[in-house]
Amino acid sequence: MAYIISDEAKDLLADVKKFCDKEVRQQCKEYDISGEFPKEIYDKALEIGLSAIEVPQQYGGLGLDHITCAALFEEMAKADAGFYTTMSASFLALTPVLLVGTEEQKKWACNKLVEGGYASFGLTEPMAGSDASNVKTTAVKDGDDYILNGRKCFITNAPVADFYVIIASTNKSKGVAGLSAFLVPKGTKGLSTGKHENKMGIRTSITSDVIMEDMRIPQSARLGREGTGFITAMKTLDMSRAYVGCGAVGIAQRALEEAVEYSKTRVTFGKPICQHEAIQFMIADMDIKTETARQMVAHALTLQQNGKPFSRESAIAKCYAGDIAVEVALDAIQILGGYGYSKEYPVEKLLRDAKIFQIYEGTNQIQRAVIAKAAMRMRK
Ligand code: COS
Repeated sequence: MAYIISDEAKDLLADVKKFCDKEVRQQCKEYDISGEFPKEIYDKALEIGLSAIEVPQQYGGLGLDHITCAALFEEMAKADAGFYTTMSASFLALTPVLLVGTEEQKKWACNKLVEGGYASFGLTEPMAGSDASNVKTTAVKDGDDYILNGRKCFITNAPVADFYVIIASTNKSKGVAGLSAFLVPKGTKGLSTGKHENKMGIRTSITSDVIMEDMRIPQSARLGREGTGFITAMKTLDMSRAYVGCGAVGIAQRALEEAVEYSKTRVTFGKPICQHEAIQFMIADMDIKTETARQMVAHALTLQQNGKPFSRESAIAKCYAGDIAVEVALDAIQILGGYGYSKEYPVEKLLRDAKIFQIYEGTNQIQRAVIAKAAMRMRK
């Protein structure tokens, strides 16, 4: 099964699949080894407009609905999860701008992506990962400006971003209620990025620190009111988590397909292993998990699309999809046996790529905390 999308969206999906098959899948395998950022692949992706799929039409983007975007992101993740991560991280950064930005900020940021740019969401810090409100970066008022000092870490797209959304404290004494969000263009004096992280998986995405040293920005760069930064960040993550789920579904689907293909050709005890019940049951469970995760993603995004509450469902989709992506990738390795453990075959990469989906955009422990809180609020 797949997401239910319009005929027009199916044509677009077929084009994206063709692009991913021709330009991403094999090429990213090489870049996974070198750990280099595959600029030439991204240049082509930006050229065909993949950085504009979620940008609203009134700001020059394609303004695709959530389910269509999910179908496209799944296809990207199937080809390479680092590729998916790079493309979706820009929309993560655009989300707070669309949520609370002024018309001018929205136009400016959307235009950057429509023109073929990247963006970064800067919330995480060395001491503010799961404990996101423990942000140490400060933004101190100085006349009509703010001066920012601090360091963000594990920031996707940081070295290539055209703009950054930075969460900083404008009032330490107020704690969570003293955090504010800022829209920072690349090239701002005092802004720099750290070294490219040498990651276990999603190696075709680029990740680094963002360092702010006496970085002066005008008051007009603030997103929303002072003190609303944490809630804006939380709302942003609520919206993005189902999309993280669909990246995980892409990995699981690829692992399933690789395992099925192999099982048809590998012969043991006189027949292909796909004819052994032990393998069939594994394949069935891999499919059940992948499809269930996909439908959770679709459900959370449908609620979001229709203006219904979706925080719990988004957390469930992200958490479940991240967990099953690891399980399904492990099962694919098991079905391929010794070959599955070899770098000659694609499934060991799928496991390395899948692991981050239990960690980024809120660990699955944090998702469970969000889900438990929501469950405890439920009425009989
Ligand atoms: N939407 C709107 N408001 C929210 C919210 C949400 N999803 N989650 C929390 N808030 C509000 C709360 O209502 C509260 O406001 P009031 O003080 O007015 O009641 C405020 O934010 C603080 O909430 P809370 O006390 O629950 O915050 P915590 O510090 O306990 O943190 C978690 C809550 C753990 C959910 C949060 O820190 C989190 O999501 N951590 C993971 C961060 C993450 O995903 N990082 C990934 C990197 S970014 S790619």
